[in-house]
Amino acid sequence: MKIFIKTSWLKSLGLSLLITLLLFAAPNQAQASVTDTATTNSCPEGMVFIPGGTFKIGDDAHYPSEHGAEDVTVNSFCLDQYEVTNAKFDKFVKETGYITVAERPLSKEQFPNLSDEERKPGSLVFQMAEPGAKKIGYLSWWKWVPGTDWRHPLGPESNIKGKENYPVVQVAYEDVEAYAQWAGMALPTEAQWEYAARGGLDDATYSWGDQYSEKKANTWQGLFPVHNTKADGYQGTAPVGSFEPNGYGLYDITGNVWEWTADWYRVGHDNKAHSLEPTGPTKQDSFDPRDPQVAKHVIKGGSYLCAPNYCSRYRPAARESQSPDTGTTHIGFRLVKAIA
Ligand SMILES: [Ca+2]
Ligand SMILES: [Ca+2]
Repeated sequence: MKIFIKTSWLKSLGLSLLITLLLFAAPNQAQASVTDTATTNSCPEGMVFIPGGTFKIGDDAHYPSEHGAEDVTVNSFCLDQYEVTNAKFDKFVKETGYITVAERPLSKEQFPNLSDEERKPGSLVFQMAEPGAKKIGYLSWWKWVPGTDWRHPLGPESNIKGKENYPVVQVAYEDVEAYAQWAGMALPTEAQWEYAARGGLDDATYSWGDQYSEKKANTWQGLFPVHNTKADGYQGTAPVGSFEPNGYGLYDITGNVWEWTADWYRVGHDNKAHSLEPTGPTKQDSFDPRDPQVAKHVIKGGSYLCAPNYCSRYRPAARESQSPDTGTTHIGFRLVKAIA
């Protein structure tokens, strides 16, 4: 998969493969009753206790990818209070010697037709459109930049010095799985993530209520991808915890960086096999019409690149698809831990 995607990019540099949307979903006969006796004391430091319950996943009033809203039930669990930071990821790398996907070159055997330059390690970096640009191609704001990785998230000249408390980015799904295994935790399912993001306001449009506010999360104000007014104070990522938490005490569950989930992606919610602790479609059933050859994971929450005129996905129900081998400047993660 990594190979397919990277090859595609390199062939058509700048194309459109990775960021996508759409979906389906499926009806479930929610019926479970949750019997939880756990308390906040059940969670490790830095994690928040999320009391289980039944809620409506998805939103039939917004993008097709969210349609097929359905009652589902999740049991109680613990969830990271913040997005995983550069400092935490650095600790993982120092202890394990882990090398992320973006730091690995493509092999000459697998890619005999690529030049040495094209096989260099790298990743995707967001680049704002030139002022006055008359024509801006879809997804043309993503550039493949050799030398980009989690320590150099905006290209080889960038670094994370002084940004220990910022969310780690440029991490592929394989990378966050390795981190989760090291941490003894797991990636949240989409249902767990969305339920937690709602913060108890299960029917609200946003994690804080029904009115959009540029002060509630790190998103993009202005005309994407041309002009960012930074009305919320940040053009790029913000230190975790810079905005108010939601009702469960979760910071940046909306905006800042998108967050990987364990679920495979399809358009809509019509493909869930069960209503209690739904886990989404199988990898084989994953399908993104915009990039049908690649099985993708669901990412949630939107990012500092989500603007009202484009990708208004700073909502709990909103979702996007992402190729597992693809880290970018605006995708990070947080983890769950089961209640003992
Ligand atoms: Ca912002
Ligand atoms: Ca986030």
